Amino acid sequence: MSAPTLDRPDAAAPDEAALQAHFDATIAADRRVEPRDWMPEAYRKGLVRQIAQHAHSEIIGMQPEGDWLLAAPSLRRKAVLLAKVQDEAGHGMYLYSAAETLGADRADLTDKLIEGRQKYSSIFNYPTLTYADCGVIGWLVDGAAICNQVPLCRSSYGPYARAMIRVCKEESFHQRQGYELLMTMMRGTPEQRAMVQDAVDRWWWPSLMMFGPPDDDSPNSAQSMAWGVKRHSNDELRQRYVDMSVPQAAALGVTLPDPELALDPETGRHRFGQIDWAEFKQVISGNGPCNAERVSRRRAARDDNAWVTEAATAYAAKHAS
Ligand code: FAQ
Repeated sequence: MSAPTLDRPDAAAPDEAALQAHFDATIAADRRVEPRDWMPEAYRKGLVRQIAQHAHSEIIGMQPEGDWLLAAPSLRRKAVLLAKVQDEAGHGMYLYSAAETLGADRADLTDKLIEGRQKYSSIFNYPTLTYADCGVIGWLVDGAAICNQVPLCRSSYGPYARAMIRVCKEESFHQRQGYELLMTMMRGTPEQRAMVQDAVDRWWWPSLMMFGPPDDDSPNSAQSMAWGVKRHSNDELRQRYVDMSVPQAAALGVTLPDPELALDPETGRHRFGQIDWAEFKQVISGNGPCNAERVSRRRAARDDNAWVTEAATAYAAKHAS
């Protein structure tokens, strides 16, 4: 039986129960839901929520490393960093496009971000104090992003899953450039090695928070996983990330700042210390070290560049007529 769709007015109008049954069967068979398909309103809203917060994270996420573009230590480092920061802008654009397929309006989503009605990743509310922070963002933050986003390539919503494939390929380059920068610094002077260790000490715990609250305090996880939007729980992915990062830290020659971090011989997984969830809640409520600055820059970019949008809109309208 072909799928009932909203763009086939000639087809006998299926009732809500039939549409819901078709949607449920699509999810149960692990097939993709596409923009033309009927979907429950809660599924659409949940996707817009996650995709928008993901898009906002990519755009706000340009700022911490962007702060170093004018102070990169060499032309090569500057070219690499510039390419990476531009990629993040591209990721934001793919994601806003995916949200538009669900009926969301890009300008409206940006307004919601600026007004604090939608979130962006907690990680981007910490400052980049030295150039080693750029390497650590590549290694740990892009590493966490890959760990979280590779399963999203199999997300049930087609446009989101397809956007993730390209995003993950680019994030792999980002992670490698960060790790390579840190390897270079670790082969350098004692001061450079100390800079790397200091950056790792500051970014490790916030990186673990990127995976979201613990499973028993994650209001969206159960439904999101039942719909196949998320494929793994927050704690599962966090554990995978810790297991992946420990040998990378050893190869680099840095210590992860957690005295409780230890391999559990029975499970083969690493035990780790308690995450400061009070800090996480503060950061996602707008009270992290850099929240105000990040949002005020985004507001300034929207307002100062409004004339570009107006000019492009007028030009497009003129061409269309
Ligand atoms: N920060 O019920 P859950 C990157 C919110 S991209 C802020 O567990 P869910 C690339 C959550 O939204 C990084 N808020 O939610 C890059 C919800 O609030 P809401 C972004 C967080 O959706 C690298 C509430 O807490 N990646 O790094 C955070 O099931 C370098 C309850 O949470 C993505 O967005 C957090 N860490 O699971 C760029 C990946 N965690 O919306 C530049 C896609 C949770 O109800 C440089 N997203 N919240 O008001 C996801 O996989 C999921 O949305 C989770 C959260 C796992 C983030």
